[in-house]
Amino acid sequence: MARLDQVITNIVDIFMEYADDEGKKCQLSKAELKKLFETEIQSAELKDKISANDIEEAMELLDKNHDGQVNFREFSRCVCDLAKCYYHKKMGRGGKKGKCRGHEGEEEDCKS
Ligand SMILES: [Ca+2]
Ligand SMILES: [Ca+2]
Repeated sequence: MARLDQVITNIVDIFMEYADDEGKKCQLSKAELKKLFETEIQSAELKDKISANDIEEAMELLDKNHDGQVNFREFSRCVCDLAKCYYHKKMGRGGKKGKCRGHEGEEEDCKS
């Protein structure tokens, strides 16, 4: 399978696998979300962005419609935000010094 195929199917499969664990089948509860982050995110850089210890905060950030659950739309947005954070980090490190200055703004990007 091509890499982007893998990424897309993985995002869907991971969501479905963990959301199916308890309660509503198409929603991630706080416990499911915690387990997902703990298991499926290993890179320190990304763990940094969403800490499983601070699941309350992560949940609040992700749960855009405030129903106490993370649906697929909310989850995919989170993955997308993580990708953007990683991208900015990579670009910042390798890129021009002046361009990295706005990294406080990057934080906002990740949380919005
Ligand atoms: Ca569930
Ligand atoms: Ca929600």
